[in-house]
Amino acid sequence: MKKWVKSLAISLALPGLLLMGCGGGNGGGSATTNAPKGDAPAGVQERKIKVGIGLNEDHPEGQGIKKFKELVEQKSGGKMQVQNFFSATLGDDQKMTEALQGGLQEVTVPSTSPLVGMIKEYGVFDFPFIFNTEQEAHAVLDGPVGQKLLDKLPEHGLIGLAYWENGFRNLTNSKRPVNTPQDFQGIKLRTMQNEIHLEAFKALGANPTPMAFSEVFSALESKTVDGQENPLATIKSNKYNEVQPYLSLTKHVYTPFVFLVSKKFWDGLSPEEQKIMKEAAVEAGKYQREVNFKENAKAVEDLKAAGMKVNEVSDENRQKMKEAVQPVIDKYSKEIGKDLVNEMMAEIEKARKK
Ligand code: TK8
Repeated sequence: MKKWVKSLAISLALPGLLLMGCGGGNGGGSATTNAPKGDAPAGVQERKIKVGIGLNEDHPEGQGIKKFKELVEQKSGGKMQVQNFFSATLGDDQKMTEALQGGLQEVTVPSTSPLVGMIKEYGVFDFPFIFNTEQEAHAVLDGPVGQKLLDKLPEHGLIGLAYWENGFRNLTNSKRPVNTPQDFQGIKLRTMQNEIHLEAFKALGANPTPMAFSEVFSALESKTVDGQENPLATIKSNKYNEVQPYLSLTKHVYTPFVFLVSKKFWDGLSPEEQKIMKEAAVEAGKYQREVNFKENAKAVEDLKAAGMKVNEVSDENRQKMKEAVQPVIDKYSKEIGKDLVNEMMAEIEKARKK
């Protein structure tokens, strides 16, 4: 049995999986229902917290920030009010991260990939084909390597409270099914603004273009690019099936989300308020990982039903793709630092043996 199928079976059997309809529209805007003001714990005052993400309200990440809102308002007796903004209403990952650094927005939950221009060590999560399962990725993120990377954020005006899950990325395009490295030849591929992704897809023979997430659908529709790559829940939520006939289950990179808070805002909070934010971000993150895993598991059938031609990639062909990108991994392992890379690989091996 393929490793990812096994891990899927294990996780879906997990007791206490929260049943959650991923309802809600695809629009932006904010969730306006605020919890009633109750008895606030000592040390908590009136706060307004703007949370912005690039994904839609119906995406598991949208469900995650709604859970965050519910928990913060509950724990603060309604004194700390959260206003959620979806679908890049406040801008894309990089713009919202800059807004946090400037103190203009309180929270965003971007992919780690666009952070690499600021903190190159986050690039370890952009190495293709290093994780086989979500459990391996969680072991690295929730262990010493993940913490070392969070510790690099404050010098950039950011506080990282938790890792949420974007997930394993798969390729969609309008040209052909992609099974082998040769099949990437000449595909104009949108990538995140991240040099490791750019170089890896060039090594595979594609023609990569970095682009902000909110521009992807129109670029695919206008054929400015032939393809993009994202986890299945995102492909489904953003309706890429409407403009992309082919879905290839490459599982080429696992991307984390990181829950970021503006340091300007954070430093003004009391210890009690910081505790509420931290607990809510971690608890909502556990919930979001579960919802994301379930949504990704069912998305393949949904996308097939929506008309996408889906192909699996054999282990042999994934190995050939991995060999094609190995020089890129070697180059960036040196740039990032072999010690951190070796520590991460050791964590993965440890998780693989469990
Ligand atoms: C959403 C992005 C998205 C990422 C991308 O804000 O840019 O393709 O995978 O999830 O962070």
